[in-house]
Amino acid sequence: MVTQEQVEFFQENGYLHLPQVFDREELKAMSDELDYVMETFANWNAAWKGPWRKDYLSDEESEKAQLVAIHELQHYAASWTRALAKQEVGDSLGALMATDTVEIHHCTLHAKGPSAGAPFPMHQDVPFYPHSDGRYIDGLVHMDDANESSGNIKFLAGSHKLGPLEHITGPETAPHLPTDKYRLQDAVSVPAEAGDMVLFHLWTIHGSAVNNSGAWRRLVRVGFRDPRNVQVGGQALGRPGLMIKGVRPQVEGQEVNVYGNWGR
Ligand SMILES: O=C(O)CCC(=O)C(=O)O
Repeated sequence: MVTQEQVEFFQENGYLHLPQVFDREELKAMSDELDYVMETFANWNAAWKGPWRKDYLSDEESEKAQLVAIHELQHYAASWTRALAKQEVGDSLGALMATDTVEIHHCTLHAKGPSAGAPFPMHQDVPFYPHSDGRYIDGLVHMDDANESSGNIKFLAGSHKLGPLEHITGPETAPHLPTDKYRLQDAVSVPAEAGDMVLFHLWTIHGSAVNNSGAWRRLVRVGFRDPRNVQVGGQALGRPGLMIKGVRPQVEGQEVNVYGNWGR
């Protein structure tokens, strides 16, 4: 469980580092099964593209930039189902969102390849899955140690207080913020070890640099929400998720039908 001090840190800064959420045994099963899922099912060409790349990558790096991605690991591997349902995780997220009920919205692998792992421009996650309010936290489950050379996550501390911002969007680019105004160099670096989780608010501005190390930097982002926070667009819209704390409250306009969708 998180402490009151950690809750206050999160409220002030919009992110929180939770060391060693998963023990060695859990991590080994998650890591081995993740490797299998990556080899067998994942998209190996998932690096984000767009004009922002010229500020983050040389031409040569841009050519090689690699990201392996896949959604919903719990549909592929039992170790991940157990990891997502871990009670301490549900309780910690409940405390941070001040709620008695927590739902998993999505789960997405970001694996940066060795020596050419693709960077992420500064952005909020809200354009990818907009919700009606702020009761939403993303958690990065670290499968490898992540540091400056392997492209660890970085945050603009306190930026969640700005609320949802307009992003640069378009068919040729991933949503991102203007690179001159929101700079990776100004962000707080949060290195983490395998087994750690790094949490951040849906509105916290974040990004990460190239993986220049010779090793993989694998992490899995898990979206947690208070189910009362109604989604209004984007990834996994209309799909109820796994409840990991409490019971689903009835939300007006969101009656779950027998097919498991929101009234569709
Ligand atoms: O994997 C990373 O380094 C960045 C993750 C990220 O930007 C995100 O999950 O929205």
